[in-house]
Amino acid sequence: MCDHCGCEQRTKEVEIQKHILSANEELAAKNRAHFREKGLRVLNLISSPGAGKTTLLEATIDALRDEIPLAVIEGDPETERDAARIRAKGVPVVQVTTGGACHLDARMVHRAFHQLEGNSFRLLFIENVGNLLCPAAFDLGEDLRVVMVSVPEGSDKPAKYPAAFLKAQVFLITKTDLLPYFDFDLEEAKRLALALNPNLRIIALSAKTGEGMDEWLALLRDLASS
Ligand SMILES: Nc1nc2c(ncn2[C@@H]2O[C@H](COP(=O)(O)OP(=O)(O)OP(=O)(O)O)[C@@H](O)[C@H]2O)c(=O)[nH]1
Ligand SMILES: [Mg+2]
Repeated sequence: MCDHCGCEQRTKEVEIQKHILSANEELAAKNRAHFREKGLRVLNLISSPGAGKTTLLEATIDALRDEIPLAVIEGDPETERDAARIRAKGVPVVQVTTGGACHLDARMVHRAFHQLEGNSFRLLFIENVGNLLCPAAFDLGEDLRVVMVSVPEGSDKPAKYPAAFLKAQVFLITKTDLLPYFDFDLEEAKRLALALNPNLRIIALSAKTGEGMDEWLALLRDLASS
């Protein structure tokens, strides 16, 4: 092994990463079995910071609260702000603060899930830490992985952040009310995403105006009754 370029060090790092990921896979499988046993359907929301995850959850709660019992796990590096927004809607919520870590993992979700005990719900939303890189590598035990890109971010994002799209089932293009003000190309975003993952269900919506929300809500109703 070469002493000068650090390749031995890198080999060790890769081994550690593999170990972390395989430990996470085991815990995610346990979460999935646990969620099934409790009759839950679980979604993992992944996007860049500010793409509109919490705003979409607020609009979703407003629309579905009287129909489907909901709960939320919020992931952020710091603060209880997102949990406070969900709590204000009267829905059970647990905030996970990762202290700087750039993603949730299956162990954090397992702990947070136990803090929700005593509440009865059918759909559990997990809002991941805002970024399109690290969350892609960590299965949380969800049924549906939802990747989101907002109009101001640009339609090239699927090509630049492919990992986030490969294991997702749903691609939401958010903030469509801003389309007149940005050169976001809807067809390009869809084409790039489908080239990576032809099975993606794509919905373009605005949580502000309600455009496209019916399709998203129909998907959630189908999931809840599956
Ligand atoms: N115009 C417009 N603005 C939106 C929409 N959805 C969210 N926003 C705005 O985008 C900003 C970020 O929204 P959040 O819902 O907090 O985004 P987030 O993805 O939860 O952010 P992090 O949790 O920090 O990653 C806020 O100022 C929202 O009001 C939308 O559909 N249209
Ligand atoms: Mg948020």
